[in-house]
Amino acid sequence: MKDKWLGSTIYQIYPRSYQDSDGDGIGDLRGIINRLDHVEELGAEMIWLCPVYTSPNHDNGYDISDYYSIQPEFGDMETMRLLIKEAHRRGIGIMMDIVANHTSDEHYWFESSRNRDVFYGDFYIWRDQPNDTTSFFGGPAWTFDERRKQYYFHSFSKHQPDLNWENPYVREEMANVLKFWTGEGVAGFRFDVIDLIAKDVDRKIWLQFELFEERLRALLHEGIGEQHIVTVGEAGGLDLEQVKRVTGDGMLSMVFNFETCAIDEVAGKTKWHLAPFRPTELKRIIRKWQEGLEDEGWNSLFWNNHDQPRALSRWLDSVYLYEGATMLAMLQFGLKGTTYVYQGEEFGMTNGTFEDRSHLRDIESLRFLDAASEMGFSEEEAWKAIQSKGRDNARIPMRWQAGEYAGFSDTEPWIPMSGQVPYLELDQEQERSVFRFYQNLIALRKSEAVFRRGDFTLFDTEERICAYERTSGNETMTVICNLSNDTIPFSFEWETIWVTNYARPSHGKMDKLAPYEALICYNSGRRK
Ligand code: ISL
Repeated sequence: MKDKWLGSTIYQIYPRSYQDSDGDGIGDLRGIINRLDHVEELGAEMIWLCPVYTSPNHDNGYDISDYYSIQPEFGDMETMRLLIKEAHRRGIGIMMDIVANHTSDEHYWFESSRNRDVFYGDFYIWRDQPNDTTSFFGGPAWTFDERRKQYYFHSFSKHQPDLNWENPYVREEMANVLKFWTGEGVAGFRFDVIDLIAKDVDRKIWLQFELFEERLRALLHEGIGEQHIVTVGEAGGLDLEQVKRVTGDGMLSMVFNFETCAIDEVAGKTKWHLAPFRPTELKRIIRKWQEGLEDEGWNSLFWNNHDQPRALSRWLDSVYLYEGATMLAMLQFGLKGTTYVYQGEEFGMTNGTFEDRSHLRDIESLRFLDAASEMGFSEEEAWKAIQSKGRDNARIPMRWQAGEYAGFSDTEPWIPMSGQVPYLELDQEQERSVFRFYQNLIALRKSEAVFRRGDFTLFDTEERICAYERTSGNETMTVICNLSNDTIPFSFEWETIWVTNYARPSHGKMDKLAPYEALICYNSGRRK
């Protein structure tokens, strides 16, 4: 991890839902350019842009048909270059989303492969007989192709055929994609499901770790070389020891793992099998990754993304929107790692509301709805699961201001506006502003070394409280969060308060924590 990035915050934009500039109800690149001041004001130093390449859009851009051109709904290459330039001018890098595991079935590589082209014939995974592997979106992972008269493998939808990473030309093509985009001046890459590039589909092995390391190393070496590019691998399949290995020298800056995202699921079942939020489980996972990557590797810290419904709605009581949103921010920002903010988090945005099929857009949710009764869900249970875990939740348009389309567009958006109005943000000048909270936290991480380097110690507290200390030299910072809507007895004294969501005095003490109360305090000298 390059030092420059230790204290930075990466802001994730889902372009379809960020800002429409041309009145078609779909967010676009020009819209993002128009909002760069917002990102700058927030203090983020990099924007992770979900895929903006040409795509038939079965999976909202994660089915790419051309890695070298821009989705016409979003703009064109010239606008993309302007975005890179305008962001750069504000000290903001652009991180591109690289989907290396699969393409769209409309990519010309796949078209050619279906025709058994001499060169592209072996670019995908073709077999005469499928096995019983199921895809991550449900249903078989193999689809028969009438033209080629064989089955092809797809980890996700049938419109997303997996590339054959055994083929050296596939590996070369992907390195070329990286070279092209670094040439365009991007500052980072997020690698979609990168841990799937070393699977053995015949033996049903998703990850052959040594082979994965080898392929990843080669990809980064060929595609990026010595350039200073921040890299994050989406790699939910890696355990702690494996994460350490792939975040070492010459490898990734960090990875995303999804353990916290599963704490409201029944273990061993699907994401649709809901379980109540368990604070103890959240604390266990935080501790595992903070202690585990203390000396080696680097954490990426996030609660939400475009696949994950908002933690604010999933885990907390919506009566306390402001307290909940700011508590989650403090819990995350006090930890060691690179912090991510998913668009709208800085406004305390909540999940969408979905009442019938016509409200849904996500391929995964629609598939689930079709299969739900077979999976043993009643209709009511299925809708409850969609409402809680469906990916459309985080994809509803940004609410920038009051009004019918909330400043996102001046026409009906591609996905209905819904969700609770983040009323606190409608006037950013008011005292309780989630935005200013994020701004402060982002600034503190840059200015205070203890955020970046301090060691982590979790306090032994009752389960609804998560409190930890970060120490560096003789500096100590303490983060205390009430994860519940209860008032809980808790005694603590502080010298200087850095951040608080309940207007505590700068120097003082407490004997109880209010609902979702959180504070970050600074004490020079270690605690006795
Ligand atoms: O969203 C999930 C479950 O609901 C995840 O399992 C998700 O499918 C997984 O993290 C991979 O996600 C990435 O690749 C997918 C794409 O649909 C996601 O949007 C992307 O983040 C396929 O490209």
